[in-house]
Amino acid sequence: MKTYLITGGAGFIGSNYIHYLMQHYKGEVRILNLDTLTYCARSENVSCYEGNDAYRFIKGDIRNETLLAEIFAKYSIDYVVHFAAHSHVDKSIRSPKEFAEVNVCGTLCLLESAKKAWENNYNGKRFLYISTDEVYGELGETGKFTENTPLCPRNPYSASKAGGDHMARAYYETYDFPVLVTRCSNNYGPYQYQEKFIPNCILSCLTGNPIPIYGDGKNIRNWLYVTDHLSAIDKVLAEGRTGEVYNIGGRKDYTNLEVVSSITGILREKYHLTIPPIEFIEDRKGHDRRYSMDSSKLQKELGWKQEISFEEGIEKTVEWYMENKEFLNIPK
Ligand code: NAD
Ligand code: TDX
Repeated sequence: MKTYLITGGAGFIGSNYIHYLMQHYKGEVRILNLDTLTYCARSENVSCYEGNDAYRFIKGDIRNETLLAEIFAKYSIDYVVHFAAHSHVDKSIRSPKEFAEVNVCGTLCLLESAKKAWENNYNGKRFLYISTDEVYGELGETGKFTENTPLCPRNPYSASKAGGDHMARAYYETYDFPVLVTRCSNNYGPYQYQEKFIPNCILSCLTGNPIPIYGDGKNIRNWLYVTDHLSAIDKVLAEGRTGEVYNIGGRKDYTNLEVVSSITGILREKYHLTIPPIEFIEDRKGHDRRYSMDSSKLQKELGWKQEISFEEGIEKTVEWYMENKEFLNIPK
């Protein structure tokens, strides 16, 4: 039986991770979900586990050191999987300070609390920091990010995630604290809040509003269906080498216009929706042009592979939102 402290487990990736663990390790895991429930979180995402002895929701902030000390004292925690963060680039451009406070200082509080609680007896303990490909900055027309690419974040969100990433690795180097870091590309799938590109595009199509595209729509992202991210996390937590960083990404990259075209194609053909026009709007400040991931370390060392192609994943995602329109605040 392993006890997981999952931070941010009411958000998009965190709630999918809790479902993943409950499905794959039923009876073998105990989950503590620490989440402060910001605007993009939904406790309903995981409320089906309320009353289950293997699950406990704790409403609280990762910066609350007293609460963290209580949690570590009360439960014998084996793994910390740290998702909690402010996660939206556009919001970080408007309010950078809260991103630094949560993503850097919050990560530091969590690292320090875990270090104190585990009292230098790190046997069997692991702390996984969920980082992002955005910490590398942007690519030119060729090449991919590897784990050795220098960090060069270009907006307050990615700078704050890079701060947390540096802090986590510093704890490994300085204190031998058992840290692992994963840097994943853009995720998509169920439970993603509507401020992000893919749900926002589906929402526009459902409400008939123009689909907003920043700049020329030719920015390139690497998209990974969320369960492929989770299976990678699972492998890294179980078998990854502490102190190491693992990139996680899909096989192919897509322009934003290609993503819109896939979504609208499904909505038109399968759901007979009339698709609103694309509206090219003012570009995001400091908009990274291209991301692309080299995940060969994870594949070779830990045998991970992407199971869900973009074509399959985007269809599943559109289907999920069509069946769960209330998640977008649209009545069924
Ligand atoms: P999200 O915004 O959907 O979820 C974040 C969760 O963290 C929310 O439930 C929120 O309430 C919680 N939270 C925020 N501040 C908190 C605090 N101070 N204390 C406790 N909880 C707090 O984000 P997401 O897309 O699920 O991303 C999760 C993690 O994965 C983030 O660290 C993000 O940087 C990283 N990541 C995301 C992607 C992606 O494409 N979404 C890709 C790579 C990495
Ligand atoms: O309305 C939009 N129109 C648009 O053209 C929105 C919301 C986005 N975009 C563009 C900006 C990006 O090029 O689409 C692309 C994807 O945008 P986001 O969904 O905001 O994601 P991104 O900025 O790439 O960051 C995401 O991936 C890495 C997550 O939000 C981060 O949390 C993660 O670390």
